[in-house]
This record gives sequence, C-alpha cells and structure tokens, in this order.
Amino acid sequence: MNLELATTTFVLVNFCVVIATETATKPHILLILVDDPGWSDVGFHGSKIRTPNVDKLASDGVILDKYYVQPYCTTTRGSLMTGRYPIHTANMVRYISQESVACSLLSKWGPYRRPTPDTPPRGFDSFFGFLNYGRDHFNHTHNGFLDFFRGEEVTREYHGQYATHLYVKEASRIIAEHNSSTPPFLYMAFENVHDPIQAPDEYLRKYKIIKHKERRGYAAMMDVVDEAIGNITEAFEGKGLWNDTLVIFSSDNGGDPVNRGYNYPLRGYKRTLWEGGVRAPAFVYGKMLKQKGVIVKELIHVTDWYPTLLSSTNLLGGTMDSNDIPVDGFDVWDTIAKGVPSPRTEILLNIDFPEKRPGLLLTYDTWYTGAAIRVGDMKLLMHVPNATWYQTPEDGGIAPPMEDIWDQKTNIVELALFNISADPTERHDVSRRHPDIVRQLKARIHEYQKTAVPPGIVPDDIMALVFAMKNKAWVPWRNTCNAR
Ligand SMILES: *[C@@H]1O[C@H](CO)[C@@H](O)[C@H](O)[C@H]1NC(C)=O
Ligand SMILES: *[C@@H]1O[C@H](CO)[C@@H](O)[C@H](O)[C@H]1NC(C)=O
Ligand SMILES: *[C@@H]1O[C@H](CO)[C@@H](O)[C@H](O)[C@H]1NC(C)=O
Ligand SMILES: *[C@@H]1O[C@H](CO)[C@@H](O)[C@H](O)[C@H]1NC(C)=O
Ligand SMILES: *[C@@H]1O[C@H](CO)[C@@H](O)[C@H](O)[C@H]1NC(C)=O
Ligand SMILES: *[C@@H]1O[C@H](CO)[C@@H](O)[C@H](O)[C@H]1NC(C)=O
Ligand SMILES: [Ca+2]
Repeated sequence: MNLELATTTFVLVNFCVVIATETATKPHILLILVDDPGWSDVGFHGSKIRTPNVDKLASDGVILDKYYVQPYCTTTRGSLMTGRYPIHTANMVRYISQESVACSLLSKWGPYRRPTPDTPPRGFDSFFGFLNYGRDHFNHTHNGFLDFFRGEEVTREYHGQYATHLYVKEASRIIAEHNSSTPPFLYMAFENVHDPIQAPDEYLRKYKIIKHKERRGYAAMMDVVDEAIGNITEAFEGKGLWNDTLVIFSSDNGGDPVNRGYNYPLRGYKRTLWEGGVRAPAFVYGKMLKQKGVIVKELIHVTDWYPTLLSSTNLLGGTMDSNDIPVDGFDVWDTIAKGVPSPRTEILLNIDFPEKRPGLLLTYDTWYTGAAIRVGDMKLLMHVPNATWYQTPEDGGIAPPMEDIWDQKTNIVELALFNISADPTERHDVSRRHPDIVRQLKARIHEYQKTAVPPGIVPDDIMALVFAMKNKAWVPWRNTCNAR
C-alpha cells in the first residue's frame, strides 16, 4: 500500500504549512466549510430556513453562483487543501506536517475509517474536533465509540454538550487569545448539518412552520450554524480584526434528501455529479474586496482556493508546494475581488468508474459516481445514477426514504449532455443534437483519465475497531506513513 501511495505522499501541503514563511499585513482568514447543506438550504437562495447572519455576509460580499465542489465530504476536503482534483490525490488526504503559525482547525477532519496516518493537527497549530464522518452531536460517539480530540489527545469531558456550541466557544477563545502580530487562519469545518439530525430544543421551536419532523430538525441545525457564524464574527470584531478578515463560505457537497438536505430546483443530491450534488452555495466576504454586493457568474471550483490564497495575490504569504503533480486549481482572486472573467473555462467534476475499485465488496465502497465535466455552458455526464429532483417538504415535496435513492443508483444514465446556462436544472438532454460537443467533452474526460494516479482507497481495517474497543474511543491505531 505504501508503494502505491508514494506518489501522493508529498502532494498535499496544507495552507498552514506554507503561510509560516511570511505573515505581516496579510488578511485574517476565516474559512467556513459547512457539512452537507444543499443549494436550497440557505436563506440567500430563498430557503424558508432562516440564515440572517450568513445572508448578510453574502449580500455584502460576493456570491459565487457557478461554484462547484466534489460530491462527497472527503474528496472536497482533499481538493480544498491541495488544489488538486481527486483523480490527482488518490482520494487520500496526506499533509506534510511542519511548524506553522496561528492555524486552527475546528470540528471535522473527514477521512478516517481506513488505515491512514492522516490525523490532525498535521500542520495546524491546534485541532479540536473529530475524525470520522458523522457522530452523535450530543454524546460525540460514532458507531458506538467516542470520537473527540483536542490536538492528538482523546477528550472525554464534553458529554451531553451540543458539539457546534463547543466549537464556537473554542473559536471565540482562540480569537480572543490570539496574538495579533500574526494573522489568524481559522478553518471552521462545521459538524452541522450532517446527520444524525439533532438540535437543542430552543432551535427546534423556531421552526414550527415546518411540519415534517426531520426537516424541522435539519432547519434547526442550519439555524445553529447561522448563529455560530454570527458569534464568530463578533469574536473577530471584539478583537478588532474584522476589518481585515476575509471570509470564505462553502458547502462541501450537495444536500442529501434522505437526511433532509435539499437542492431544488437542481437535479440530484450528495454523492452524484448532477448539479444538486456538486453546485454548492458559496460566497466570499471581506472589506478588501473591490466589488461588493454582487453575484459572480463565472466558473469557480473548490480546488481554486489553494492557488487563490497562495499564488500571485498571495493572500496568505508563501508559495504553493512544488510537487510533480500539477495543481488543478486557478487563482480566481481577480474574478472574486474585481469581477474579471474567470481564468477557469472547464471543471472536471469527477472520474469514478466501477472498474477502478478492484476488490471492494462493501456496498458503501461500490457506490461510484461515474464521470462528468463542465466546459463553458456545456456539461457531459457518463455512467451516472439517474437522479431526480426533490422539492423540500415545506414547499410540498417529499422526504424520500433510502430505497428511493437506491432505485436511482441502479437506473444508470450512460450518457447525457446539458447546456447548463440554458438549462441549469438538467431537464433536456441535448446529446443527440450536439454529437460534436459530446465527442469533444468525452475526449477531455479521457485525457484527464490518463493523468489519474492509482486510487488510494482501501477497505476498512478491523484493527481500528479492536483499538476502539480497547480505548473506548476511536484512536489512531497504525502508522503506515514515513512522512511523519
Ligand atoms: C450516544 O447516542 C446514541 C444515539 O445517537 C446512542 O445510541 C448511544 O448509546 C449513546 N452513547 C452514549 C455513550 O451515551
Ligand atoms: C506577540 O508576538 C510578538 C512577535 O512574536 C511578540 O514580540 C509579543 O510579545 C507577542 N505578544 C503577546 C501578548 O504574546
Ligand atoms: C452564541 O452566543 C450566545 C451568547 O453568548 C450563546 O447563547 C449561543 O449559544 C451562541 N451560539 C452558538 C451556536 O454557539
Ligand atoms: C473598521 O472600519 C470602520 C469603518 O471603516 C472604522 O470605523 C473602524 O474604526 C475600523 N475598526 C478597526 C478596529 O480598525
Ligand atoms: C431517468 O428516470 C426518469 C424517471 O424519473 C425516466 O423518465 C428516464 O427515462 C430515465 N432516464 C434513463 C436514461 O434511464
Ligand atoms: C447554451 O445556452 C446559452 C444560453 O442560452 C447559449 O448562448 C449557447 O449558444 C448555448 N450553447 C449551445 C451549444 O447550444
Ligand atoms: Ca459533507
């Protein structure tokens, strides 16, 4: 396994490592990644879920209207930290660990279940959060065992306290105690609104208008996120840092209607390459932006943050890593701050065919997404589950059971072409009308496919469970990496 992954070991230098080199007069960065909110789950897209703090920042800042992420938590997090598409990171997040300044990671790390050594802090100065992909928000267990860390140590002291409240307290403390001679970089990777659907009563009470019980719970979870962002804003203001703070807000993948997140009117959901899976709510806010109160309709992808923060405009100070595998992202600062056209004209949304997953028998692992690419107005999808459209329950839609989604996964669309500019909800397949465009886009996918590194995905390791039982908590159990 080590050999296969050797090429990727050096790819992934996280932001924090490189900003150590230079720090004066750079903006403070608040990077907010919310887990799983869908296109129609934020106030600034017209949701009945109220997100006034988020909406205010969005409307005073720059809303990113054609912004894409990966269809899953882990791959988006990997692409965010490395500037590479998942086909160039082996779906594994590996960070080179070095000293760095003023970087804090709160909440979710993401890639864990598998034998990898990639546990935080990994380049962050501090880490407070968990390693798996969804846990009880009050007792902090995942599959029966505690998953909660302060730095590298398991913490058992917060039983019964709602996790997002704990992160906000921690963030406020970090900001208050921060030495202002170095700009803080705060990565708030929210645990909400990922399932299980749980929120304190005071938030649930605010959503009596939503009759569907689980959707009401989901709305309350999003409400907590909004309040959290308000509180963190106040913490920056209280320290006199807000005027120089750049806020990046992004969802990590589309909403999952089984867990009551919605993307209507977009088609599809989390784990799919339809717009509902990958076109995410996002905005940038900061007083240093030259344009404000605007909607940017240029193509931007989650891989773009890495070069945007580290290249020409050099918001963080420092340089990108010099790995052989080139960065896929573009520096889109001028597009966001000044409104110039995006240097990006295409986005590889993913390539994930079943034959690329040899030897994996667990159902979860055999859920492949197919392939999709967007070039200009046009988007080609190949071998994807035939996903449908789900309207929110509060607007008369249904909350589907898991079986509905399974049905769609076995019903495959072999090939479809959409003009997303004219048909953003992917209702009219125009592949027959444009065979030339189909040919071109297929060729692009095949070119990308030739550059793919071997997938690093491996089956779950039973030893993880053995160690969890022994420690009564999920803990790192095996070191397979020489990087540290
Ligand atoms: C935590 O909550 C889950 C339900 O989400 C429950 O099954 C589990 O027993 C609880 N664990 C502890 C340690 O309280
Ligand atoms: C902040 O950092 C600077 C530079 O390292 C140092 O001189 C100063 O003493 C620090 N201030 C506090 C309050 O720790
Ligand atoms: C925000 O701050 C208020 C006042 O301190 C507190 O009551 C509330 O719980 C905080 N919200 C979150 C989400 O942490
Ligand atoms: C932030 O900017 C506002 C308006 O430009 C100004 O009034 C205020 O003093 C600034 N705050 C700090 C802490 O610099
Ligand atoms: C996708 O599913 C819809 C029904 O939801 C059906 O009308 C359509 O024919 C299916 N497309 C393919 C290619 O199977
Ligand atoms: C796609 O739609 C846009 C906007 O309606 C239009 O300008 C463009 O010509 C269309 N492209 C194709 C290939 O049909
Ligand atoms: Ca997610």
